[in-house]
Amino acid sequence: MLQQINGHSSGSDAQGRDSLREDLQEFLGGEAPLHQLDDLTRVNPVTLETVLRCLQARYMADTFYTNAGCTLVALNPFKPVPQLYSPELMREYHAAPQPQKLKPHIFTVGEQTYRNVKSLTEPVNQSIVVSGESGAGKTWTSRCLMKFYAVVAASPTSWESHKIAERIEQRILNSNPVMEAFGNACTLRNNNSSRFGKFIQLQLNRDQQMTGAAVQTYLLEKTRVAYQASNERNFHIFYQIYKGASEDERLQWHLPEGATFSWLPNPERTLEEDCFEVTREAMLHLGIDTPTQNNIFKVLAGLLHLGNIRFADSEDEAQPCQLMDDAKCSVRTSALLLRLPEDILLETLRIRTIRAGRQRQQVFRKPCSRAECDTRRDCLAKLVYAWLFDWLVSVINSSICADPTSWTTFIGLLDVYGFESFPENSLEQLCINYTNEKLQQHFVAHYLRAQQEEYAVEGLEWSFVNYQDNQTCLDLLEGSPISICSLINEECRLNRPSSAAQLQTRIEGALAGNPCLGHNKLSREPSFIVVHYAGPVRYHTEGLVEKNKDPIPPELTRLLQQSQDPLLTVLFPTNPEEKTQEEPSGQNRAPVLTVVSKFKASLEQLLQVLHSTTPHYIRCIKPNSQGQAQTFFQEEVLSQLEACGLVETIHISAAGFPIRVSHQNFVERYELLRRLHPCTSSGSHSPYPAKRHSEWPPHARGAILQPLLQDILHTLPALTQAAGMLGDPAEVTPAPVYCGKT
Ligand code: AOV
Ligand code: MG
Repeated sequence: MLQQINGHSSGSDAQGRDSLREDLQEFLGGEAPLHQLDDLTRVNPVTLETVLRCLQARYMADTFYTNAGCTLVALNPFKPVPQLYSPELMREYHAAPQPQKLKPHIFTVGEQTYRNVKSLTEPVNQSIVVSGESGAGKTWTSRCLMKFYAVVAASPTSWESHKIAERIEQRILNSNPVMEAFGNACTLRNNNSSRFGKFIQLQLNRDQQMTGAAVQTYLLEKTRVAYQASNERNFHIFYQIYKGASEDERLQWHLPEGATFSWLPNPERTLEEDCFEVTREAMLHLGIDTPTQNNIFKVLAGLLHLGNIRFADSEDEAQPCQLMDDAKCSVRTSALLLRLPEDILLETLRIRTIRAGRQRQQVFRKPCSRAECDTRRDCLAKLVYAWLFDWLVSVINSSICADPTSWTTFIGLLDVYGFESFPENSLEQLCINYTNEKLQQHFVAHYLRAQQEEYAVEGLEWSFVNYQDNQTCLDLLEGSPISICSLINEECRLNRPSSAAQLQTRIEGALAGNPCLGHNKLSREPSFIVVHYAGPVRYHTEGLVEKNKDPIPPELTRLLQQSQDPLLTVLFPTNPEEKTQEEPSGQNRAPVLTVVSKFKASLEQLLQVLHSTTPHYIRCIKPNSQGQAQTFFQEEVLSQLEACGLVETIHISAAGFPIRVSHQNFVERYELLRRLHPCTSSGSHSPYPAKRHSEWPPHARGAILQPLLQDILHTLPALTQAAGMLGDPAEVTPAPVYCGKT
């Protein structure tokens, strides 16, 4: 029976927790206290309920990390635990001969990954995939891992002199506050929610020192600049300038104290993330000097004023909409801050230019409706913000990226937006949840499926563990020939007027056979439901196609090209052929590059990179959705455990081989031992085939290598001593080792 346990820190509660621990221990038959079970493979029996209880006991005992075979489960403490992330502890994990013998920690994963890079048997790039739902702790975890590498992979000079070498590590760390200020926002699920995906490649030289890094970002949720759902906020940076500007800056940026901005909801809420000084300092370290910073903030203030421009309905369709009384000042201030001609700004927002004719030489001017004016205003803001964000990422990259000749391997850290479901979900959530489905599939394919299939191919004794495959959901989202993505793209391609209800009907009609398309009965608004691996989500179809098209009226780009502002001049140069997207006219039916198609392509690229690395997984779990410390809601955690297939992972890890070395690497490294071994060195008496290992048929490799390996491990200490030819014997763990053909 599941129940909610809400512990607090008073004395009586502490006693309560102790008795809870005893109860739980009894539940598992009086074995080691539950909170001391560092690896969930040791829970007996392994069921959702026992795993849940073990995690709960550990959480209540302030133990936030637990191994689950090949993955690490990270429970969000929702309170500061500084001792858990101290540089001393980082060094302890780094120096440990066998870090996996220490308490489970993200540093164990960090160190293992770091050692794998240099390991003779696996000298390949590594990646750490941090997953979990929104607010589970992914960004926090990847930030801590970056700090870990900044300590353990620092070049020796940085320890001594703290000069040149330190700068690169510090610069890499400084990219976090800047990217979070511009790319994170407070949502209903998380006060510091990442509104973009991030893959950071930490570049290491032959001596395993971090020489640089490169950041790749994925689909910023730019709609947030001009629209914030109820009780949510805009990107942190807007609040930072609004609250943190000095008197002088307030004057320069036209941000008087107490001014209200419609794109700045809930400014009264104080968030830790509103720390302007930290952002400025970090920008400075990254080489963005104070005048450039001021320029950026001035443009952002211009966007806030742009958001206050309001139009009134026009009574005569042939006439442009009038400005609301209080909006005139906003137009003036916005134009001033963005250094745009005020009249052209206003005209661009209110009048659409249509080019027609063969050479597109005929130009028609059509006044926009009030709704169209609003859309153009929002589009202008999104355009500026998205380009500014991309520009910042490129500046960061040029500041932290190492010369390609100075690094040989990398460790990639993936921190994307977590699975989310809001009262209203649109294209942004569809892309976010699609990303999470792809990552879950990567895990399923790499670990749950591939490993078991490989055991079967190699003839190893193995009873297949069933797992939840999310392929059906991915078929629904991206499958061929028809999927939700293809249907939304098709609407954009046809460029036909189509209502939200029609889109719903098309999706439900074409994909009715897919069990992951949920039954859509209750909603009055046009929508469809996708049953994701992490739960069902209802997506509203209103505005979906338009968002997917993401049209940028060419007049807006032309307007920005007229700006006298130095930053906007860089973002929108006068001859930006590749940047302008001409408005599709009747004759222009070229394939539209939609948001979904671009996003899908970038996701494929990301997965290719991940596939080329050895992945490590950290599963972040959110113990409660209120963000409270010492509070563990079983139902909420249970659904997260189910969604990520943790129990199946534990089963496979417990029964499988924790160490997996490719056949080729194994043979190359241990061939000598095979020859030294009495059984294998005596030719015809050997129980093992005389041929080279690489010539053995695949089905024989596992079956034959396994006993050979057991023999080798048995005699390894003596052989090592005698031959004196291997390095540290501790490198070889006498645990089940699988040396297959991967
Ligand atoms: P997310 O990255 O997984 O959500 P965050 O990493 O932003 O989640 O974590 C959410 C909040 O939980 C943080 O702002 C911290 O307050 C707290 N937190 C997380 N991990 C720890 C920790 N180890 N110690 C202390 N507090 C922690 V999202 O980006 O919304 O998917 O999109
Ligand atoms: Mg995040």
